[in-house]
Amino acid sequence: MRNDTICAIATPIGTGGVGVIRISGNDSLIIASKLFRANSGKPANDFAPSKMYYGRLTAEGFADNCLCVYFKEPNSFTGEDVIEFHCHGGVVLLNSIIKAVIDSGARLAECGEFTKRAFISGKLDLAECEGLIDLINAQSEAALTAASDLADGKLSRRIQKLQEVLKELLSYAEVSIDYSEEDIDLADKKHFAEVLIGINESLKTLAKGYSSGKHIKEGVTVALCGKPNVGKSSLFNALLGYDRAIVTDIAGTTRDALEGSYIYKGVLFNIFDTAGIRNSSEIIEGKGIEISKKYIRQSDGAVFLAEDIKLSQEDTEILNLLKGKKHIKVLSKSDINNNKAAEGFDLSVSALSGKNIERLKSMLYQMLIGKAYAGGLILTNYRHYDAVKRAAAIIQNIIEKIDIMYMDMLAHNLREAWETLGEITGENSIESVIDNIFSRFCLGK
Ligand SMILES: Nc1nc2c(ncn2[C@@H]2O[C@H](COP(=O)(O)OP(=O)(O)O)[C@@H](O)[C@H]2O)c(=O)[nH]1
Ligand SMILES: [Mg+2]
Repeated sequence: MRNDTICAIATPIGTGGVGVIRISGNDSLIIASKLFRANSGKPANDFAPSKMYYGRLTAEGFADNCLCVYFKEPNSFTGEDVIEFHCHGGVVLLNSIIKAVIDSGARLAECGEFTKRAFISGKLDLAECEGLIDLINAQSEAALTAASDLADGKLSRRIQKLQEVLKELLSYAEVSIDYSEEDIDLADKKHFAEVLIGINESLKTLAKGYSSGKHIKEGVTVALCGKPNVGKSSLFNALLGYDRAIVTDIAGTTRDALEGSYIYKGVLFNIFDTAGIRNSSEIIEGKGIEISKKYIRQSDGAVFLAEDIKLSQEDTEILNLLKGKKHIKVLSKSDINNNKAAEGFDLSVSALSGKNIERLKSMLYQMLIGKAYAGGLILTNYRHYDAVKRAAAIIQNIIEKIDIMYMDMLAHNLREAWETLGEITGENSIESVIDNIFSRFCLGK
C-alpha cells in the first residue's frame, strides 16, 4: 500500500485567509490535473516543479481561485510527488475540496503519515521526525529551541559520531576473530577500553541532561504547600503576575488545587496552589487536603511556605511529605515578618511587596532546570534517553570485563551497543515503535 496517494488538510480546522491541502504519492499530479487549471491555461501535468501557479480549482457545485504547487520526487517533504493547494480557509470549503481529491483517487492520510513517508524515503531520520513533533507542540521558547535542534539533526549527528567509533572497534574485533590464531593482545584491549570509556563519558553526559531536558520540553510542575493562611494563594498570584486565586484571611479558603503558569527563561512553569494542609474534620476541606497531597506527590518540585521561623507540628508534618522531593523552604510575609535572618529557610518573600519573588523564580529554575541547559545539546525525549542508558550499560559491561572477554563476545557486545544507539535515528527500529511515534502527529503533517 506504500505507493497509494494520501491527502489531508494541512492547516488547522477553522476559518482563515488561507487553507492548505496536501497530496502525496504517485497520483498527485493526475489528481491535480483533474481538479485544477492554471489561469495561463497550463494543465497541472505540465507544471514546472516547485513553482506556484495561480488558477481555479473546480469541484462539484463550487470552485475556488487558489494556488497550486508541484514538488517533484525526490525533492519534496515526503520524497514522493507532492501537490499543495493553497485555497481559501473555510471549513466547509476545505472539506469539500478534500472530498473531491478523494473522489479523484487519493485516500485520507493517517496522523503523521506524511512525515512517516519522509522517514521511509530517508528524508528525515527518526529523531529528526520527533524533533518536528516537538517543534509543532512546543509550549515555550526553550522547548522550541530544543525541538529545533532535534529536528535539525544535532542529536542524530552526535549519536552517529559515537556509532562510527564503535563501528571501527567492531571491525577491528571482527578482523581479529577471522585472522588471528592467538587472541588479541592486551595492549589492544587497553586501547579498546580507553576508547569505550570516552564514549561512555559522552553518553553519561547526555543521559544526565535528560531530567532538565524533559522539563524544558514538557514544562515543570511546582506545588505550593503549607498550612492554611501562610500566604500560598498570595504567592501563587505574585508568581503568575495576576490575581488568579482568591485570597482571604479566612483559613481554608482554597479548597481545590488551582493551576496557573508563567514562563521563566523560556521554560514553562506550571504552579499548583493547593489547599492548606491541617487536621480538619470539615468534609470539603478534608477532600481538598487529600488533593493537595496528591499534587505534592506528583509535582516535579515544591515550595514549602511558613509564616513563622518556629515550625509547628503541622509545619513539620508537611515538610515530612516533601522528603525525597526537590523543594525550597520559604518564609512568607517578610514585610511584617522582618526577622533578622530567616534561619533554617532558603529564602524569605513577600507576596505583598513583591520582595524576592524574582529570586524565588530563579531558585526554582536552578533547582529544576539547573546548569544542564546552557543552550547545548540536551535529551528531551524518553525514547532517546532510554536508548542512551541501555547503550551505556552495555559499554560499561564491556569495559569492566574486557580483560576476560573473548573476541567474539566483545564483537557481539559492540554490535549490540551500536544497534541500541541506532534506535535513536531509527536505523533499526521496529515497526510498532515507528507507528507509535507517528501517531502522535496531527493530521496533515
Ligand atoms: N502582609 C502580608 N500579608 C500577606 C502576605 N501574603 C499573604 N498575606 C495575607 O495572609 C492572609 C492569607 O493569605 P492567602 O494567600 O489566602 O493564604 P493561603 O491560605 O496560604 O492561600 C491574607 O489575609 C493575605 O492578605 C504578604 O506577603 N504580606
Ligand atoms: Mg489559599
